[in-house]
Amino acid sequence: MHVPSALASAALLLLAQVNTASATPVPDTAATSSYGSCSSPLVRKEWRTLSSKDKLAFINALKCMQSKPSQAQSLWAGAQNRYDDYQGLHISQTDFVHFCAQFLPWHRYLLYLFETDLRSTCSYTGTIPYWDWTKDATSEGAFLNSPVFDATYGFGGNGPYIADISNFTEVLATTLPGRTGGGCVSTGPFANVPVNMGPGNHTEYTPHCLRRDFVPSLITQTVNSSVVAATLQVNTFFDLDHIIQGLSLEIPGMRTHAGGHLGVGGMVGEMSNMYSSPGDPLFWLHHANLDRIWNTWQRASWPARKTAIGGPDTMWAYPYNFFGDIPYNNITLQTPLKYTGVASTITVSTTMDIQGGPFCYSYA
Ligand SMILES: [Cu+2]
Repeated sequence: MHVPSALASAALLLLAQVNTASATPVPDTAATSSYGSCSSPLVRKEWRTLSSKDKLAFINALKCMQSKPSQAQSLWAGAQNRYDDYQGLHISQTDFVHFCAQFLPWHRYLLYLFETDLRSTCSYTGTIPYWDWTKDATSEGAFLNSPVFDATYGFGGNGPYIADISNFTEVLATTLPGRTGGGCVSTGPFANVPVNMGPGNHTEYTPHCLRRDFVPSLITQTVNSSVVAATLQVNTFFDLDHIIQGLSLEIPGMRTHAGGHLGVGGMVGEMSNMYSSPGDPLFWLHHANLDRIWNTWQRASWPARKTAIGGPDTMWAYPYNFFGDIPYNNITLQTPLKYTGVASTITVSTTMDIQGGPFCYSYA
């Protein structure tokens, strides 16, 4: 019987949050020097620490990907360019890698593939930056002024407010009070760049504007430093995966993953769509920060957590049984992760060390 244990585990997480809100996370950089097994790791940096030149280099690399031919249009008819291939890949794999335990491993390798492609296809010499939202979650005003939304050295801001969203075809199932946008992003380097697939679970050619629908109150609640500190305090991968992906689909159960997506995407923005969210370039910065949190958690008890894995292999299975109990198996290091259309299948074991196997990067 799963319900009582789910409640117990949620209660434990809440307790952990109360007791450890002031705990200082283990600094990732302190551990870096002691675990390097690859030489000269690429360093992923927080967006606001990049120079203006480096910010523009990343933005231009994204635009370069949008100018290169798709290599997977036979799979995803809507893919018009190389950037779209990654949106198509995400859409096609969504049901196998969200609200199940493949979530962190699958996205770690996705970011690696995308970063590698930025470098090889577009001569980009940097890395995927991360967005440490805790720095912007201190107040609603801080969020609105985040450097990631800068019109020149960022990704543009909110869409104009649309009060009535009843005629939208893709609307978040959860009502988010305090949503403030919904219109097309009109500032920044992606203001007039169409999103070619979605919104939602299809890969036909459906060009549409990039929408955002900021929910500042959700950001301050779900991606603040106390939530991150509580996340880092859990003892098992099962609990880490659970707390990052969220304890329920309602606001009180939302944590970092949902908070970053829905705080930006609201009820009708691309970032809120679990299928087509890579249509918003902020997807990459958000997921890099989640990957960083997983790595920080791993390094706090390394090497034991190099092999720490577990949780359901099936979407919406326990502890994500928001729609009832469904059958599942626990994932293992041998569980396959598929990137059909972009790269070969790997196993979870390949993703466990950001300085081992194919990976050689760190977080500053
Ligand atoms: Cu995803």
